[in-house]
Amino acid sequence: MAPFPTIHLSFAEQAARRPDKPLFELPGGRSVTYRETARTVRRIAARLVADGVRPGDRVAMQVEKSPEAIALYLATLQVGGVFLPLNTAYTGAEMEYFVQDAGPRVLVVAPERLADHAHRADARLTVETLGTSGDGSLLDGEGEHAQVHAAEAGDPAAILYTSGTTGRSKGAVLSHGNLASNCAALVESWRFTEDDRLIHALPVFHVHGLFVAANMVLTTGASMHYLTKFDAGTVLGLMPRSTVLMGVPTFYTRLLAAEELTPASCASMRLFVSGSAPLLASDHEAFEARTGHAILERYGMTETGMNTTNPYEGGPRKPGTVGKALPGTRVRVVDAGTGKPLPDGEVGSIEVHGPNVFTGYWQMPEKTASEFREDGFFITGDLGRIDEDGYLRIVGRGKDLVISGGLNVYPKEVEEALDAHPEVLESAVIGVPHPDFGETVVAVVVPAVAGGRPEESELLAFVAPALARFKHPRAVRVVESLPRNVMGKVQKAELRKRYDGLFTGPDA
Ligand code: MLC
Ligand code: AMP
Repeated sequence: MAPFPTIHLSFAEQAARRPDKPLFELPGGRSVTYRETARTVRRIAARLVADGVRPGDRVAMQVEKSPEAIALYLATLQVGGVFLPLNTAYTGAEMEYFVQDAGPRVLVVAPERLADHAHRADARLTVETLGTSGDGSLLDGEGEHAQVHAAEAGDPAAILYTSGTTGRSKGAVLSHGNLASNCAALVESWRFTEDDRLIHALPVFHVHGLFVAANMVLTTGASMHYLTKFDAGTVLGLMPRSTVLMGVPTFYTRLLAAEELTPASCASMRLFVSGSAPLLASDHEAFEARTGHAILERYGMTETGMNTTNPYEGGPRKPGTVGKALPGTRVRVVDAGTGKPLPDGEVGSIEVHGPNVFTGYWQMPEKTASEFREDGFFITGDLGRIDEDGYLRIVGRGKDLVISGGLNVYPKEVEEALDAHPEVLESAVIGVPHPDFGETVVAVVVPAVAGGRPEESELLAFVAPALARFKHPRAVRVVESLPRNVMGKVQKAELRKRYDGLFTGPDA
């Protein structure tokens, strides 16, 4: 029987077929070919094996974006390891939790952060370094490991942490089958081919940048302009030499603010994709009016990869909708309480079933069980309805979550950090509209002593060691008490209404 075609095997096949083709086009004109990447993958694989990585072992990475970071991902899959990418913005306290919880065999960090992590090294954990200019201990050896671990579809390939509405972050375990099937469905749906040149300006530690964008390039033999971060001017400059852009809504808001965005600047582009957060219908319409391109919006999440997409062809790309289920995936809207499917048009809980849906939360069987229905559908926590054309519209979230610039912030985590301050009795953290990030974090704080006035700067400095920068409140409001319902539950909807115009209103 042929081995299961993992992302690694599909990449290796492309590398054998087109060794001299550039895979990464880097700022400054340097490129890295498929052959060079395949060699780096084998070198890193040798290092991982020497470090004791065996099938099933976790390999954690917190490094800046580089071609070698992608090679580390592929090498981990090659040796049967489980890849655990971590946001570079995470603080020491956040990293401590992930490392303790996941128990990786190897932790790869940026050379300049080695001192922060060296103490973690022991008989069970090796700390390696990887820089952005081909430096770092991970690349020290010249030896190559060519043997490929024959993974099965159900074997774990990656763990991605997603915070919880209660308690600590959960590691979503994604299998080789999850990654490969979702990638194939997207390649087919978006007609992605070896002729594509993708503008890759997303981070590579989340589903969007890694399992959507990078996987599609790696498995089709395409090329990518590989940028360390999103910059509207740089992206506009690359568009005449590119075919596809994948981004979060903030990318499009920022592009719309640039005069250079014209039909001519998009002449060679065939597809603009948006996801990870809601794209304003008005931005969709403005973009089409300016460029002639209807942005294709799709919907996904860490636990499921991509679920739905607007059509590439054969139907309109409707603003404010996320389209229909991808091939092989089923999506339904049900009554959250009973689990019974609702008629089209009614708002309910969005649930998903298919080969894209993760295998469970790392070492949390009860939590996993509680988020699946008996018939195997996963409860996403999003609320939506199916419209008259059969398209899914996301209308809200059942989970208490803020999405800022495509990054998830769980209010609970921020509230816990604030509540630990001696001058704070309690706090409620909400998301309010923001012109750049879509939504941003606002903290409403009750002082420990009536009439007290905890300083905003003091509170922010206090939470900084605990929380990555993108989770920090962008405004703090001190109130006498929080609005509560008869059950005593904080009415966040009321707070959201009260502070709705903080960043977008007339006085913003
Ligand atoms: C950066 N900052 C943010 C932020 N990104 N703050 C809140 N939310 C964010 N998303 C901070 C910086 O630390 C900085 O802090 C300040 O804001 C301004 O930074 P910037 O230079 O303007 O930010 P920039 O680097 O341009 O980043 C903005 C961004 C980036 C939107 C381009 O955050 C981004 O690439 N987001 C995409 C995240 C992503 O990949 N999501 C997909 C998850 S997968 P200071 O200290 O200077 O004030 C998923 C599933 C799915 O959701 O469906 O895809
Ligand atoms: P994450 O856990 O980071 O993967 O974030 C997943 C969440 O992002 C989903 O559960 C949705 O709430 C949200 N999301 C992703 N894509 C979209 C979209 N196109 N429109 C609205 N929300 C989205």
